[in-house]
Amino acid sequence: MTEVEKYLFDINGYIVVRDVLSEEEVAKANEAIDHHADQIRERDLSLSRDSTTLKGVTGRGDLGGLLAWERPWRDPFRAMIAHPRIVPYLHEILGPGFRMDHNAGLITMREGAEGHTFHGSSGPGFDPHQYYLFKNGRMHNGLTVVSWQFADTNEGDGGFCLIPGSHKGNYPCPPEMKKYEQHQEFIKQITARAGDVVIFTEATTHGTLPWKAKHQRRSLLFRYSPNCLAYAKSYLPWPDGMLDDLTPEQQAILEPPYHTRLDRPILDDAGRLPGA
Ligand SMILES: O=C(O)CCC(=O)C(=O)O
Repeated sequence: MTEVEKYLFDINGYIVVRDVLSEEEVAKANEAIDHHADQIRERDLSLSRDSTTLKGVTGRGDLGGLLAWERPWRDPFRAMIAHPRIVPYLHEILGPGFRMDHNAGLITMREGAEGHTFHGSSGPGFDPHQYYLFKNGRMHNGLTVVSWQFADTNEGDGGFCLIPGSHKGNYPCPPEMKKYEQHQEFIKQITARAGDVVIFTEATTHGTLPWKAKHQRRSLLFRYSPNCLAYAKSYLPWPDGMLDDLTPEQQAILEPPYHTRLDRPILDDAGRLPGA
């Protein structure tokens, strides 16, 4: 993570890493999703709650279990668990020994899909699992999201959005802002191309705008925590098939929470286990 990238993450609470996946890798991921498209579960209209500006005519789609799919379908997603382009960012943001906290989940949105009211953990209280702190010359984050993009999101399409800088907020976010009904000029819709990766701290107030594009939105969210911290209990135990045939590096990321001092396997910046 360059000094400029650290600066941008520190002031904004997120960063977009461009062109992590090649066109061919994006195509393979999409092919695997298409093969399981009948398992996409479309929600009721509930995520926009009583917002007048986030409502839609159809619910958000969710698809889980990708990491345990039969081969070759799971392979593109398993390669994302400890991806060499992303590991250095997670080392800086979460520290060595970071771990996968939630099972990976795909978000899909078709034209007319509703948005999601904004949420995030900064202010007014301190959330010991989802936080952003700066101390002793470096940042410290709790739960952090790595969102892989398999479709383009252009200006005006909708989808993921956030309030830049809100990870440092101290006062509660006004309810009308969480509903995207006021102060919209401070809310940023994040544009990205298929193959890009958006990384953000859950401390940042974020949500989803209704999807306006003709094509389907596809974002796969991995959530990571520091080495000895857990938010979710997904690892108790990981579902059947999740641990089969993992590389030692992927296995290291799926370790339960415990201290790095206790022989925790730690990847280097290239995403490898020394000696493996
Ligand atoms: O639309 C997005 O990517 C944000 C999703 C989100 O924040 C959530 O599911 O909690």
